[in-house]
Amino acid sequence: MTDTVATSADPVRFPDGFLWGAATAAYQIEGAASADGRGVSIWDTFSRRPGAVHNGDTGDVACDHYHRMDGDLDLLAELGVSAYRFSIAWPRVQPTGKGPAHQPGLDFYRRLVDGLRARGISPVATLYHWDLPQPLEDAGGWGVRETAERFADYAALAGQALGDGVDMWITLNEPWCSSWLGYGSGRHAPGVTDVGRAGAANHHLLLGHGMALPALRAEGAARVGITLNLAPVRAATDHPDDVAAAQRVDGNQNRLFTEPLLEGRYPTDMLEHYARHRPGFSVVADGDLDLISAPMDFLGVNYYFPAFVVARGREAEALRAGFCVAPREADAVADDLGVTAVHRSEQPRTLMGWEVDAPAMRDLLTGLSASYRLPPVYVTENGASFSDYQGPDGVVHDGERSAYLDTHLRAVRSAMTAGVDIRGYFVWSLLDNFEWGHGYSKRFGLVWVDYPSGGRLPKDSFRWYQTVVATNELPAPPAAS
Ligand code: IFM
Repeated sequence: MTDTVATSADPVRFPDGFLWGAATAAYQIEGAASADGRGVSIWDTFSRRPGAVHNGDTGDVACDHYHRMDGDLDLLAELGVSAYRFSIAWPRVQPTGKGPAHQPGLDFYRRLVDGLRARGISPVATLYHWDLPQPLEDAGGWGVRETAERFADYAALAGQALGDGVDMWITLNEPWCSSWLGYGSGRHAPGVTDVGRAGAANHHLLLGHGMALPALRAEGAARVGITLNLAPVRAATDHPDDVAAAQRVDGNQNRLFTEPLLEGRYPTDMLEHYARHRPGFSVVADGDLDLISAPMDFLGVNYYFPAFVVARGREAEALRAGFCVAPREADAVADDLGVTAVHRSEQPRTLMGWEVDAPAMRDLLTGLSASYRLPPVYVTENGASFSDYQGPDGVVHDGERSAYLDTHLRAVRSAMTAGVDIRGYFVWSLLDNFEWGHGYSKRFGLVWVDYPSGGRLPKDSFRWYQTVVATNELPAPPAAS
């Protein structure tokens, strides 16, 4: 069963042609926030709100990738990956979120795409990794339909300018975060706490994807898909209230995205749940779901950890069942769902507090494939933050990260053996970077970034992944350091 495969010490081979990649996102690495006419995004605004981001950090400078792009592309070449997933900052291409393309912004991404191709690396571009132009937020953000229309215009401009160089287009990254963290719990930009607007944002994001798909294809885009952050959701006990709570969280986190995209309908239980919130899903118009469910060329899946929940009020039972319960934080989305997130007390966790559970990744992938007719799947993000440090020898010995990647790649391979059509895997992330509300306090990179100087230092995990990519094989698992 899953555990034996995921933790086996045997070398594991991947099929020829499996796409090995690394991923980043614009706001998290680029910096140069006002260079060359870039407009203001919701993350520029939100990160300046007192208390919104750890330490008051912002993406103003980040990894300064905007000025260090060539060196970063050389690192990718040294890593040996066949693909690089980056995101395009909408406010560089349309500083106000509408109107003609801003040439200096496009020029930057042209150089990026050409630089990748020159190094034999396939460009995979995400159009929206959370940096909505602020003027569009001021006009209603993802709570209004017009934003979906503007997104399709932007997609067409990007497709026109870069379509001949980009091999795969990802319309949205993790629309759950944009809608439910951005407009529901308020933990992400724009920091709104309104469940009704979160529901509307959920729909308008998917509609934006549905409208962008034909816009990109009209510009000759090669392959187009979307990236979802999905998680297996489990009840901490088999009490019916906890089982029902897990069902609601699964609906919110997973099914509100997979069902419209892959089956052309929203899940009835969730429509009923959100019916009392306005505008919520009352914004769905005739024909929207046809657009949203148009066939995609691939599905991107980001996996980090499984979720465990109990019904609100049953925390003591969770403790008795061997779980720990985080101190209660106000969260409009969890409050509304009537759930409390819990963690298995014995399970290892990353610095983010996320449980490390590779077999759950296999379960997620095989479960998806059993439930839906899937297009080819790419794991577009997977990775972990640990307490990295530069040792006295000047090296970052992050054996925990290599071990994490190893077990999760074994889970991916195992899901492939079980019949899931998985074509590639992207490590999150190439570089340490701005981890949203956590600022620079959490490092996910294969490459250490020395923020004061901007210096780059490949970690041990970089060398480990380099070997995996070069041999198309996982060696015997490294010992955690
Ligand atoms: O850093 C993020 C990324 O932007 C989206 N997916 C999850 C990563 C780790 O939290």
